[in-house]
Amino acid sequence: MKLYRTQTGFFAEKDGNYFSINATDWDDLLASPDIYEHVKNSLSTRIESLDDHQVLAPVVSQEVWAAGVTYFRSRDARIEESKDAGGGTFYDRVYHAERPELFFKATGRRVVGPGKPVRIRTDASWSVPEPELTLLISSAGTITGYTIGNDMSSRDIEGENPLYLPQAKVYDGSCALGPALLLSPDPLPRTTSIQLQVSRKGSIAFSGATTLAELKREPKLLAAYLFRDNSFPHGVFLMTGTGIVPGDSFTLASGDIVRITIDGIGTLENPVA
Ligand code: DO4
Ligand code: MG
Repeated sequence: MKLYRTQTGFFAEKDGNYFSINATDWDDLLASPDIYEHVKNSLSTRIESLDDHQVLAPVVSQEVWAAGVTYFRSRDARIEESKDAGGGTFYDRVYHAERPELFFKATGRRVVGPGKPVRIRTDASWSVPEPELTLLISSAGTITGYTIGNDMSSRDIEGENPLYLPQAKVYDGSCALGPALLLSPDPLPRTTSIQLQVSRKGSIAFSGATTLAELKREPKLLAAYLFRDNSFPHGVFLMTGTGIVPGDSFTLASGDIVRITIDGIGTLENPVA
């Protein structure tokens, strides 16, 4: 079952049919460890279809956090981009360490929904989208759903010095989430594919794909680390890291269209402002 937050209310898609939901508080819904049951019991009027243009980012008061260097490809790319800053070992060490890299990514205000522009920093010269499976975690710390995330990143800034990571990662329009929340307590199959396509002036400027089999860390363990000494009364989103990094000559440009598809969840598409 999928859940959508829209300009006119909340809707669910179940077995190919769309229903409005008898619920008024998004934060209460997302906090609940029983969100699947809540939504199932709140299905109301059946509607013909959902207007894509009305779909909003599935976030209100939730914080968005992110895991990093969870795929070998990300480890490789970070080592390369930070080599002049002495980045030779720390990305490799975090890739192998028991404690994952977790960082604060965005407040709801900085997140854009489907169709809305993501931004590249005005003081960055090398920017990429990072397509990431994103977990919905209840206030009790249980994974209750999944969505698609874009962890927009300024590679020149994080490569210059790892202490600049928050500036490379957190700024207005630096994160996109949506369109749907796939509600399920079950892990997604390891064969689940994640695809990224960047279009520029009608042509494909970059495309790549990976699968969850390449994700080095269990989503459950990432969630458990996030909840160590941290509480999230409205629930929280956790991006699980990127396994797709374009080659070093690629940088995003204004007008590009970023399209991220994850099996079973859908496609998140955003223009670059
Ligand atoms: O350590 C830098 C950021 C890593 C990241 O965002 C990722 O691997 O997805
Ligand atoms: Mg990332």
